[in-house]
Amino acid sequence: MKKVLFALALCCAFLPAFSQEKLTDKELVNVIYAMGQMYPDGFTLDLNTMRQPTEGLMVSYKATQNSFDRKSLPAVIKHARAHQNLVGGWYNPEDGHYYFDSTRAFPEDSLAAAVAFARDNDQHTVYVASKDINIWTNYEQKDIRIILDCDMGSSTDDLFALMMLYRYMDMKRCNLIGVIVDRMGKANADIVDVLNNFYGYPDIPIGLETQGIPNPHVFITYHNLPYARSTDAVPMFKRSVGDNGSYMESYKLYRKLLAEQPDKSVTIASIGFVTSLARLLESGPDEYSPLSGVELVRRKVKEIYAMGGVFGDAVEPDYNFKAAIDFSLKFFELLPKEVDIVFSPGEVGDPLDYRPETVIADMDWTDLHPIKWTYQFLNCDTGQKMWDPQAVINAVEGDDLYKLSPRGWVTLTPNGETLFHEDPKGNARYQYPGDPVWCDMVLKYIRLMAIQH
Ligand SMILES: [Ca+2]
Repeated sequence: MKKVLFALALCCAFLPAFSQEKLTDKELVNVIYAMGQMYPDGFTLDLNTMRQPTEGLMVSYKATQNSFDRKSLPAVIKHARAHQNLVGGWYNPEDGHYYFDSTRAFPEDSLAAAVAFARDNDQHTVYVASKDINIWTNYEQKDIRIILDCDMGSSTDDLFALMMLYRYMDMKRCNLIGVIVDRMGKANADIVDVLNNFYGYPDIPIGLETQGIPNPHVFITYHNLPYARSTDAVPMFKRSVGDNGSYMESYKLYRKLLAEQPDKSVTIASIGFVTSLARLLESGPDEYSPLSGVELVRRKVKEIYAMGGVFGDAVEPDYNFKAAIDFSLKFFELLPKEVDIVFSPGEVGDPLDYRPETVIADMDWTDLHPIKWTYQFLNCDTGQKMWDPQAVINAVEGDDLYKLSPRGWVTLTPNGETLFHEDPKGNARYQYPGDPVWCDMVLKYIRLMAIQH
């Protein structure tokens, strides 16, 4: 809003005697150039209204790329006049130039289309006007192959972490090659089956833990979600596996998926217990690979992003590791030292409070939504925060978005405490909590994913 007011004030100050319709292109050049001086962080101007749009996904056209400084503006304005009447600008501190572009706007629920258009036009970012944040486009086409390992069926942040991955898939920013459910119980895998179908990826394989920890605490009992029926008894959500289907043993699916992938190509996002990972590491050769589990992980896994750990001054047990402590100790013991691991402690997600009423409002575009169903029919106002998405976002966006600790080694005590020893050769780092601006940006990003359809 501040930006809009500034823009209007600026236009009025420059052009007291002209109505908006009477602006010549030469006058426009003066106005837009002045806006560039005022907004080093960038702006978008609608040439019809002479206002900055407050909504829309803004992408620059390639045709006006490398247009900088005042001399470039007539051509940019001409292109904008012939297209969407939008001009954007931003200052590049690296070369000292202020760049102007003709801009295309997409509706904010069309992120995948905007990102595709951006890539076609050689653009690295999409600007989200309502949220004042930039989205990366994966212009470099990084090959990110992810296995999500979750404890679906208790906290709701697992739902959002998986939602993020589907949306990243829509944007062609990663390839989700499998989902591991390390919380025992077929219903928990059925939840993933529902989500796979709802988000349009019915064939993503799902593995289910069968020898994990018995009866871990359930914070929110959404295990009935897969079997929800409408008032006339019709199942609400599509599934691929169905009531009579079964899931592959989780460590076996790990072995199958890893064996099929190129060396050092797989990223694991672990947002539940590490039971299935521990069983993978303990496994021996089988029909999928002649390698032991340790060798398979050493050979195929590039890095692990794990939600868990408590670092810094506080020394207290971590929930995810403590709840399955025997498996966790085994995981820390057997994880090859060559495999990088980035921990996401709870305090990183703590400030990201996606309130139940906001979740439901963001999903007002449909009545038939598995996450919305969970929030409508169960009490989710239990202090749930966006913890798990931090491991997933870090895994896809890379390390630039997060402030990470120096390298070191992490050991786990039998009490579930994570001890960090700094060492430049270490395989472990952990995320530091972000400042309020960063937290606000990341929560907006998650919310933007929730409105896509
Ligand atoms: Ca979790």
